[in-house]
Amino acid sequence: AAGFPDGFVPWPKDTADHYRAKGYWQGSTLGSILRDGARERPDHTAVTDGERRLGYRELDREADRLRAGLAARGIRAGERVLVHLPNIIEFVPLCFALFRLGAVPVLALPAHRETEIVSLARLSGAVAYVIPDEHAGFDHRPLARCLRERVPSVREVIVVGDADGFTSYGDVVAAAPSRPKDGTTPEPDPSEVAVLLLSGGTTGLPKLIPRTHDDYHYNVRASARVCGFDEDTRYLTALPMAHNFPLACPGMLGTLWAGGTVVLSTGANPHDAFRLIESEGVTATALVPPLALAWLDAAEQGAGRPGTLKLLQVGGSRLKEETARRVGPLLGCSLQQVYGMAEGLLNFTRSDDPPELVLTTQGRPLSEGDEVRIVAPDGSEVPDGEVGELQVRGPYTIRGYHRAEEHNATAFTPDGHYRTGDLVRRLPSGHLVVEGRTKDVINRGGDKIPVEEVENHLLAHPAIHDVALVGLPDDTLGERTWACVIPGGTPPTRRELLAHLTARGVAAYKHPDRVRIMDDFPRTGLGKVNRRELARRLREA
Ligand code: J2J
Repeated sequence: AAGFPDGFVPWPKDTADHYRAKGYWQGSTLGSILRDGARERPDHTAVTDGERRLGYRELDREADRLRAGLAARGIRAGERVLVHLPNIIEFVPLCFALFRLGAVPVLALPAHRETEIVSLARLSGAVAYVIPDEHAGFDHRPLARCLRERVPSVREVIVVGDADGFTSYGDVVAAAPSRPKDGTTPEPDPSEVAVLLLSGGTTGLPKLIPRTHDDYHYNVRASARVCGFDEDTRYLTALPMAHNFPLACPGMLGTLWAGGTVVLSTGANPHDAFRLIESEGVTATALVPPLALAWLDAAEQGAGRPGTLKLLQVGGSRLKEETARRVGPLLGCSLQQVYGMAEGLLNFTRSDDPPELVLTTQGRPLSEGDEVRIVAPDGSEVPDGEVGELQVRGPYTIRGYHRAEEHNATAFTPDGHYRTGDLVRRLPSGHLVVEGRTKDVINRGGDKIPVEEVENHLLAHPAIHDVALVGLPDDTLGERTWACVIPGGTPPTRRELLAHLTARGVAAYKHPDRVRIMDDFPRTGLGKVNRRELARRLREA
């Protein structure tokens, strides 16, 4: 449709009109989220890492200066900027600067390496790449050099820290006039794409998820309301903010919308997190199940209690009931299960739900506007209590991936429902229980591993004739990855395969946990690898 960048699939016009009439879409931009706080409580801390602190007014001004600095460096509305930052303060003003400029952040995970970064830059046509100098022992600047060589659209690299020949973040902020004249910078159109999120949910090559100002603002607002966020909320970002959950569900953006304080952490080990919770008076945070388990074990072993914590959100992969039951007694806070996806739909358990539902379900849809149906393989809806694939459309669920026409034809139904690939069951109360999935993705404790992509990297190893990656149940991670290898010559060791994947620049969370050498794979009638049978044999061996 006119006015949309190429590759964006808009909602049908009557649907969009309906979402506006219902008040889901209010014509607000994400860049405006800070403005109320800056006006009403200018000195209240908006974001801190425990050492540095930015008040609302400071953050608002830094975002404006950065916007002007980015514009001065030639970055324009509609262009994409690949953001590859851990949870450091600069992440926050940078997001707001891009939102206000109308340039679109593409959010890469800190764990991503050359393979993922190159493919995200290509797919988005990014013009700039923003990195820390070093983080967690990894120097990002050689990666930036490599990216510039491999993806010519990237014309600018901005470094937080020692720029080493690139542009420094500090210089971009400093170069801008400190008070841009009002009225000179138009706000972006709220119906346009504000951010591109990485999909964990799809098969094959990575996909980007276009979220508009209108839909994501609603996502943020409605999440913050359901979680009761307000000015007194102090939210700890324990997961990487590039992920939808800690970014916007309610996450960093929801906390700022509510006028609270975002406390940044670059890691989530219980020792450091408990200290930060204590010193900053953190009231809410979000974790994936393996981290929740690590916090519970630490609390049980006497590492103390995160005393001020009131709300622990857990999502990203299935939380075991047995783990859920330990949260209240050991951490002294309420549990909220969250079943979400960067494509849109969010399900939350509510604070007034019966405890059994909070412990045993993954919540119910956030919005009255969410149209959820659970279908059998033939497309017919199944009755409550029966397992089927969840399909959804609604005011904050996308209608198509970014520039993925072919994939969109199968990832969405003709009437615009997103096929989640999740197998779920609905209770009479409307709460959902996630029972499995149909898609070729392994969910390793919330990290989504695209099976085909990793197999292709492994196939490039000279000692591998054929390979199948399967997920096996694991007490801590939910699933762990096994690479089943038919060798071509001397069987490779796991160590050799990890070195191979590292050399190819594949993020570490995609590296197989175990390697099993085999003579052949069980196959289906059509000659495809029978993964279910393969997993069964591995479990029994
Ligand atoms: C089982 N599977 C779950 C859960 C997600 C909040 C929370 C999570 C995500 C997320 C998110 C699950 N139990 N509680 O974006 O805002 C699996 C499903 C889903 C896929 C989406 C948020 N919560 N999952 O995990 O885009 O398979 O988003 O389709 O990374 O994770 O992955 P992702």
